[in-house]
Amino acid sequence: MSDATYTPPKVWTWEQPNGGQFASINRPISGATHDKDLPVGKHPLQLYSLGTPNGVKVTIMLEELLARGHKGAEYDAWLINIGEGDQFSSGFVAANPNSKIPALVDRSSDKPARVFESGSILLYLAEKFGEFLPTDPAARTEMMNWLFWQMGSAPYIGGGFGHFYAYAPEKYQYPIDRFTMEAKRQMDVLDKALGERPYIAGDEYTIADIAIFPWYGGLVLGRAYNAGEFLTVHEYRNLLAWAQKIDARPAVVRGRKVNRVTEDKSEGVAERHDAADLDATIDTAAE
Ligand SMILES: N[C@@H](CCC(=O)N[C@@H](CS)C(=O)NCC(=O)O)C(=O)O
Repeated sequence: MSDATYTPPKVWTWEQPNGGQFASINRPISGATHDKDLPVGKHPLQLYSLGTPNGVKVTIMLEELLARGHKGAEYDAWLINIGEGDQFSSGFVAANPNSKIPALVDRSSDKPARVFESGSILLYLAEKFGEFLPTDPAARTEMMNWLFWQMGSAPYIGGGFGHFYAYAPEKYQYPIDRFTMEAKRQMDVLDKALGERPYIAGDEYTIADIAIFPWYGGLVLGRAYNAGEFLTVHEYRNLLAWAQKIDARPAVVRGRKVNRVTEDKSEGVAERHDAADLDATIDTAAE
């Protein structure tokens, strides 16, 4: 291996900028950098997010709830441009002290509830509306297993594989090998489980599927890091078939279009305040 080595100093110091796509937003300290309130729209649920895999989990869930007729799941989705540092505003930090999208504020009662961490948001919404969460205790436990699996595993994909393979300013074999191994191992875990059942936790479509799809569905559908060929994703046939099935759900199509910064109107909307905002993107796509 020819990678240059680095001897860490006794005490690490922050040298800005350190290169890479996220150099301008990465900081070793938490908290707000500027005073700015979050906007509030007309619906009880206010989402502050971006159309990344973690953000899309929540918009898919909200669209699925609306598709099942839950009018109380109507929401305003505001764009948090993480490249511009919107996650460090005082308003966003009050909603999520961890400064990461997605963050949800439920204003349906006198005391607004803040909900952060995408897994926590999915569980909150599933419990609030009594959907996509098995009631049988054993099935619920299995669903939780996979929900927590996703929350613990995906950072190896995003912060590990994706970072070193696609985003790092220089490519090094050591981290790429390490995280490719883990990405493939995780896809194999899912592939084997999905060989035995239609959905990841059993016979029912649950929030575990909703959490896993944007990450691992994105990988096998070739949408992430331009890495489909590198990871030979076609080998994970059960995972691919499951991803194609989820991808075709109308609520998934809609949820994937929210909080997208794009010139192409058929690809999505930066903000969503009404069902009609997304209807317009679907109409445009059909033209
Ligand atoms: N564990 C968190 C992770 C959220 C996360 O990593 N969000 C990223 C975008 S996908 C973010 O906001 N990054 C901004 C930053 O790191 O400053 C969750 O699932 O909600």
